Amino acid sequence: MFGGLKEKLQAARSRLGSSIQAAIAAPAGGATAGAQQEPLMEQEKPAVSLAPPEKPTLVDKFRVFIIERELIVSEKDVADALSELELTLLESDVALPATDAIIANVRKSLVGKHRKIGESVDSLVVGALKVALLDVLGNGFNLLEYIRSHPKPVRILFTGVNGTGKTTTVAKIGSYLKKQGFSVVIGAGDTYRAGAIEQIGVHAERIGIKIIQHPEGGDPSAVLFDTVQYAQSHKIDVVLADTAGRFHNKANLMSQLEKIKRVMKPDLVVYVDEAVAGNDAVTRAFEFDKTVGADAVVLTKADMDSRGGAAISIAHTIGKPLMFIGTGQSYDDIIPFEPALVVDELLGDA
Ligand SMILES: Nc1nc2c(ncn2[C@@H]2O[C@H](COP(=O)(O)OP(=O)(O)OP(=O)(O)O)[C@@H](O)[C@H]2O)c(=O)[nH]1
Ligand SMILES: [Mg+2]
Repeated sequence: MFGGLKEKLQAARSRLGSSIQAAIAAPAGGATAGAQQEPLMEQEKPAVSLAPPEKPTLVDKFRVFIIERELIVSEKDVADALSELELTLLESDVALPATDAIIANVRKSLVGKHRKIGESVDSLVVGALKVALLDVLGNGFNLLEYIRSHPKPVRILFTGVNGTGKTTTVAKIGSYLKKQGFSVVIGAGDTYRAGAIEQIGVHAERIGIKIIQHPEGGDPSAVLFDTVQYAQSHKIDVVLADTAGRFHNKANLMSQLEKIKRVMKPDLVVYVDEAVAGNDAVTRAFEFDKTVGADAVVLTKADMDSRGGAAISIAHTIGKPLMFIGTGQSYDDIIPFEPALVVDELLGDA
């Protein structure tokens, strides 16, 4: 997952580290250590240790310098490396607002005085990247906690464009919630596409979850209304409502979604799109949120996405949390989105 982005971020980490070190090694230029501005007393150590290890590995190469006193990094020291990072993020399909936010945050962390005694330049850089990435990734969304703390049945409506993985996601989340001890009912709200009712029916049977369905061509609001009623009368914890794929600019289909919302009164509207769609997924999520609203996002097919741009940008761009990532075609191939874990994964051995 996101292998290409991981590689690129590690290269950026190395590049930023070596830029700062190069500036330290040439104090006439940019980064300086406080003590180097005055002659050193005999017993004073230099502000940074400049001696490279015996045989530096690629990683050691940019971990050499340990901040022992005060390090001052100037804008100029990191300007080129930050421009490269910016390009890398944009090439990885990270949306422009998210890219801008990351670059501004890294710059803010790095430029200026650093007084962390014993910190390596690399950990300074990793710290800056971590803070910046966590800031755009937001907090995620803990569905289990949400369900525990809300009146039952919790009603969740899944929306999105065609073929992105809504139905599969409904089944995966149903299976996940069942394993966590919640009772679940699925509403077959895609009455439009031929075969859609059978498709969700097969999933429901495989995972052992009750499904409510009406004949093809019926009103999806009616099916989902019945599903909520079933959940209420059977004391079911969660209603998962599948819907037909649609584009935000199809007014009739969007007003159908409005009607579904009025009738089933969802607690959560979840927008589903595919990570592989990159910036398109972010734009579509934005449009859906504007038109019918979205409380959280699921990105599917992350297993097929090496760029990672949508996952990095979507929460920041639309201001709604990323809840799950789909990582394959089996029921267990879904993971709650936990920003801290994703950042650790992206930055490697950080
Ligand atoms: N590799 C991979 N494939 C996925 C994932 N999620 C869904 N798929 C596949 O994507 C295809 C479409 O999935 P559906 O769940 O039918 O998508 P949908 O959004 O319900 O499609 P419509 O109802 O036609 O709008 C299927 O072949 C799924 O197996 C995922 O996380 N990874
Ligand atoms: Mg579907």
